[in-house]
Amino acid sequence: MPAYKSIVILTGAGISAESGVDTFRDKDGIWSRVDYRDVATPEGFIRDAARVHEFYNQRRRGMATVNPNAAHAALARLEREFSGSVLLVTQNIDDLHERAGSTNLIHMHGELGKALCQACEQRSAWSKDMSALSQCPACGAVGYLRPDVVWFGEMPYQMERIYAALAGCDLFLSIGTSGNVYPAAGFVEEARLHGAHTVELNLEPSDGHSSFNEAVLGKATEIVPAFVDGMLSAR
Ligand code: BV8
Repeated sequence: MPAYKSIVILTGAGISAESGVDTFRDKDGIWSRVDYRDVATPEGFIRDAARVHEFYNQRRRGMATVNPNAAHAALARLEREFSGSVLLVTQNIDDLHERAGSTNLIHMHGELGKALCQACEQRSAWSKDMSALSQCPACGAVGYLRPDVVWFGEMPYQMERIYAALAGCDLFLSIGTSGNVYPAAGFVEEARLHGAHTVELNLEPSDGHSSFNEAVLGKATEIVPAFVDGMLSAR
């Protein structure tokens, strides 16, 4: 295995699946039970905020019942032990990567454990249910809180930092994502453009599988630790 210097990793719902967190587009996934336009768009929130709050309240409550798995732990180990740089960009809004020990981490679609106040634009930690009666911990306003997540039609977070990292990496790993949602699904092309070697680690080939140099198929808790072992033993 070549001696890489800079790794960018993109993760999606598949890396949390074996922790018991629902994915979106698998059979009986989240989008098979609810229409994303009703619960993951600004228009849906304007139409029926209570319904959107309940959608995220259920998922936030679920966070208390799940734990990081061996794939999350392997990525945290890679960040600790790899001699070069590792940036982890996740589409997931759960906190399993940080609980596994990853620190150089970007939540490009936001975080379930944060609230965004539409009055003062401050973000605050938020672990309980949220509703139109919730009060902003920063400014005290009532009725202005929304989940701090990126909905369809909204700009994902820290895109400049992500594109700068993609331009400078020599290895791009995509783990547990179906490659359906942009701009995340376009990161592999961006990395290839700048000469990176690109690997997809997934249960099955994603929609973007043909863009990758290499594919490792299987369950994340098996293929990710093995891949990281290979990376670290090749030093
Ligand atoms: C943007 C919110 C522009 C938080 C999510 C019309 C109008 C506006 C935009 C668009 C439009 N048409 C298209 C777009 C672009 C749109 C888009 O891409 N749409 C798609 C559907 C076509 N994108 C956007 O809107 C983005 N914003 O474009 O802004 C802009 C420009 C300028 C100024 C302003 C704005 C915003 C996208 C973010 C949307 N928010 N979530 C939440 O509720 O979670 S997206 C949602 O999908 C989640 O965030 C999720 O992370 C993301 C991707 O899903 P995956 O993580 O890949 O999960 P999935 O279930 O699909 O796949 C799981 C995979 O894991 C599978 O492949 C499976 O095989 C594998 N797997 C399962 N088990 C395992 C496993 N692998 C290994 N081991 C296992 N055990």
